[in-house]
This record gives sequence, C-alpha cells and structure tokens, in this order.
Amino acid sequence: MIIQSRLFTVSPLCVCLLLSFLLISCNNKDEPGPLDETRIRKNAKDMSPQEMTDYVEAILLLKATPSPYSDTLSYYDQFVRFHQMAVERKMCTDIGVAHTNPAFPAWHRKLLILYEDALSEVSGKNIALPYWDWTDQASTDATFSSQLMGGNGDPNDEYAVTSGPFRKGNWQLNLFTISPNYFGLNPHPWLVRNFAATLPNSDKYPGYPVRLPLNADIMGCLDIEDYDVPPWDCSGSRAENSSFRFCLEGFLGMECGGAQAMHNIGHDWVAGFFEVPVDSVTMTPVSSTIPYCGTTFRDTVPNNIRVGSMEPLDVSPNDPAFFMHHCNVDRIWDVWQKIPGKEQKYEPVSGAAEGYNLGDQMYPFNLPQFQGKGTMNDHGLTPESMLSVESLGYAYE
Ligand SMILES: [Cu+2]
Repeated sequence: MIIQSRLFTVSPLCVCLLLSFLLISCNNKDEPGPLDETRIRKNAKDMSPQEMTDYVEAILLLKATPSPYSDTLSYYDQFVRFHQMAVERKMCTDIGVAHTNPAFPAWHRKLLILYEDALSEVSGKNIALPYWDWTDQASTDATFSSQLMGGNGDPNDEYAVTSGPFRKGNWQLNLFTISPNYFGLNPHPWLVRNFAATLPNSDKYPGYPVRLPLNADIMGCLDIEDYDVPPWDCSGSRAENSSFRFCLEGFLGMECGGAQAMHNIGHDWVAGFFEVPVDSVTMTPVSSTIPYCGTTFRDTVPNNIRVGSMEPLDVSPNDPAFFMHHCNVDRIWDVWQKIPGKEQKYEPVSGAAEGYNLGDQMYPFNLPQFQGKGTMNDHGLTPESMLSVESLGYAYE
C-alpha cells in the first residue's frame, strides 16, 4: 500500500524505472526460484518414472557439457578428476585428502553437492540425488534397472555394461587409473561391472566374500559414539580405530587389508574382481604411459585379471552408480548426526595433519583455479561447512 501511494506521486519516468528495477529483481539469482527449493533425496525405489528420466537425462547432459572448471574436461568428467586429484595427492604426498581420514564424509558431501548443483544447472530442473540403500533389495533392483544405472555386465563381453543409459557405446570413460595397483586391470573405455565377483586371495586381490552391507552392519556403525579417533587409518589396532567414520568408510570389523565393509565393500560389490579367459585377452592398455607423482610409469601389466569400473579408487566416479552409492554413505552420516549428542560432532578440531581438521580447507576444492567457478563457493570448503544437510539445502526422505 505504501509503495502504491508513493508510485502515484512520482513522475511516469520514475515509475518506469522503478518497475524495470522490480522486474530485474524478480529475475535476480538471489530470489528463490525452482532451483533453490530444498532438494529431497529419495531412495531409488521411490522415484517416479519422470524423476528417473530427469535424473538420467541430466547426467547424460553433464557428460556433453564442457566443465566450467577446466578447458579439457566435460562437466561430468570434472567430478572424476576432482576425485582423482584427491587420491593422487594421497599417493604422492601421503597426506590423506578424501579417504582414510576424518574428512572422508565431508569431502564426499562437498563432491555430491557440486554434482547435484551441476545436474540442476545443465538441466534447468531441480535435481535431487537418489540414494541406493544397500540393505534393500528393491532399492538395489531400482538402482541397477534400465531406467537408472543399467544392470550387470555381459559375461560374453568381459562384463561390459550393455544395458541402460550408460551402456557400452553410449557412455565413454575418458579418465583412467593412475594407481599402480590397478594398472592394466580396468583398461576399457566403457563401464564394466561384475556384481559380487571375487577371486582367490593373493597379494593383489581380496579373496574375501563380497556381500552388500546388512542392516546390522549399519546399526553397528551408528551405535559408535566417537566421530573419529587417531591414528585414523589402518596403522592402529582395531580397538584404537573404533570410530564412526572408520566404520562407515568400511575398515572396522575386519583386519585392515582383509575383508572390507560398508562403503568400501559397496565399491567392490558393484565392480567385482574376476578373470577373463587368457585366449580372449585382446586388451591393449588404453594409456601406455601414466603420469604419476611427476614421473611417468609404463603400464605394462596386460593380463587376464579384471576389476570393474567402480574399483580403482581414483577414477571410480566414472561409474555414475558411484554417486548413488555415496549418497547412501552421506545419508548414514546424516542419520548418525541426528542422534542426540552427536549433532555437529567432528574430530579432530585441530592439531592433526593438514586437511583433517574441522576448519581446514579441503583439497582440491580450495585450489585457486577453481574459485568463483561453477558453484564451488556457494557452500564452504571446510568439513565445518559440511556438518548440516539442512543448511546445505537438502534433506533425506
Ligand atoms: Cu571417494
């Protein structure tokens, strides 16, 4: 009312200017629009057919869109590269970044939000990530259906994924492992999956039964009081390492180096470890030389052992199922955080290695070349800024 009565007292030119200003304000990025609504992340089995289509189309669009962070990568492959950079740093400097340290859940929460933002941006729709609940067969079926991630690999084609939107011929891998542990084991530029496949124990292959986490495994992690305790990794005894993060990541309840659990075994389950017949080996490593810690190593390990695309730690986001798997990891962290007494809980606050502490910036998100690009600075760069899903604009159904 006040504005209206004022409008009538000023000149028509001023009215025009004011109206233009108001119109511009309405289109301003700061005004809430459909892309700013709280994103509700659902169990894959509860998605509508339209939500599945929107999600898959957004991923395919992301693969076809140039990255705002790099001149040489697609927007999708940028997320593979962020993850690879974190692993590379760990291999070359021994400073943990995204894995085997307290920042594991926070680092991946950041990656997932950037990914969700990117999917929404390229599609013009408010895309919420779905999650794959490992304990729920209906969720597993929906996740690996032709409407979402596609199914298991084809045994007659070295377990290439040949169904769904990310099948061979429709989805190309452009980044390959820099980890010597995996040289030659995952050579193809298409997705490979051999659900739950395992190999007899050896120095390189696990030899443990690969099964999805059970509800009891998850409850066991949720019961733990400590968020994290030193020495963070497998250098301590199991008792010393009894922390929620260690359990969620998948190291607790086993001898380190032996059977994995939770997050880790989810990767193993999707990918599989397996052999192809020696006489069918037609593989030439896609990349014969691989830069690694500033040196170039020759990839000369052609053999008949294979792992699926979600196994080599660094480039595991090549499989879009990675993000539905990690969405479930993120959801379990959120459940733990909502247990009274555990809200905002994070250890260590200070005194640990760079990148581990509550207020440390997370590599590589903090690199100067990424600042001000994409939605990098719309949410913080530290574990502290990742502690509440509500403040980050999403919730789990
Ligand atoms: Cu990871």
